Amino acid sequence: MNDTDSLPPGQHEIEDMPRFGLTKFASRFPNSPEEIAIEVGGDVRNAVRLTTELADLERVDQVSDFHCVTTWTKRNMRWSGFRFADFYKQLVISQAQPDPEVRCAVFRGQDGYRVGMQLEDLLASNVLLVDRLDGQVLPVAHGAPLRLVAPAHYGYKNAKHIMRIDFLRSERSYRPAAFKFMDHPRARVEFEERGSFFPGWLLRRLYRPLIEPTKRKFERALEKHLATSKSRQ
Ligand SMILES: Nc1nc2c(c(=O)[nH]1)N[C@H]1C(S)=C(S)[C@@H](COP(=O)(O)O)O[C@H]1N2
Ligand SMILES: [Mo]
Repeated sequence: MNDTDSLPPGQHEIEDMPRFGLTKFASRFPNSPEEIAIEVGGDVRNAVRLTTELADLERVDQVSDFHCVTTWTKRNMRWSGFRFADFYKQLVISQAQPDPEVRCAVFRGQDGYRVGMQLEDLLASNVLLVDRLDGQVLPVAHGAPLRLVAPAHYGYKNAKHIMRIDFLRSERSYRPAAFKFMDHPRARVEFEERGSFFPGWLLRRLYRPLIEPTKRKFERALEKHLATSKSRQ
């Protein structure tokens, strides 16, 4: 069962799914965690805002492993949402009319996070826009109201709190939220594409000591956020 040999290179399994990310986003939370709304822009003919249209897409349930670039893996996450390919083909193409030369998409979160992915990678059938986890509404900790789940790519490509997607002909015009060396245009787990300039085995060693302090930072920030948002009600 929990056979470490079957984990991707450099990964180890953990028991809980932590709230995680770049520490500069630990204390930033979505303003509208309950309302799904995606601004679609970039190299498109019409900039559009998609909301309830998503509910018309086929709902897909998926069990998949989640791999953070810092080397932790949480197995068997139970997500539910919509295939990115359906979203793109049924809503984006018809309504926004992207340039046929579009190659990548840049995601923006309500917390200010920013990350780009190749369109080709996004069209894989296991890439979902997710609004449910374990049969419940997606919690703020894991990306409410809507997040990307792309199991073949490191966690940092799985944008949370999505509010905007820009489809672009070239990714040169976008700056990732992280340092350049921490971003890889594809970030495939299978090939240990953890980042740019440095090999995966070196980044493993740099990142591993950051796991525990990052987990604690994100956990404390969430506790504080939940306490203050409750006292406001
Ligand atoms: N909006 C947003 N999305 C994000 C991040 C973030 O800080 N903000 N962190 C990324 C990283 S590095 C990881 S590992 C996963 C963590 O997802 P989780 O909090 O559900 O475990 O979210 C990714 N997507
Ligand atoms: Mo991550």
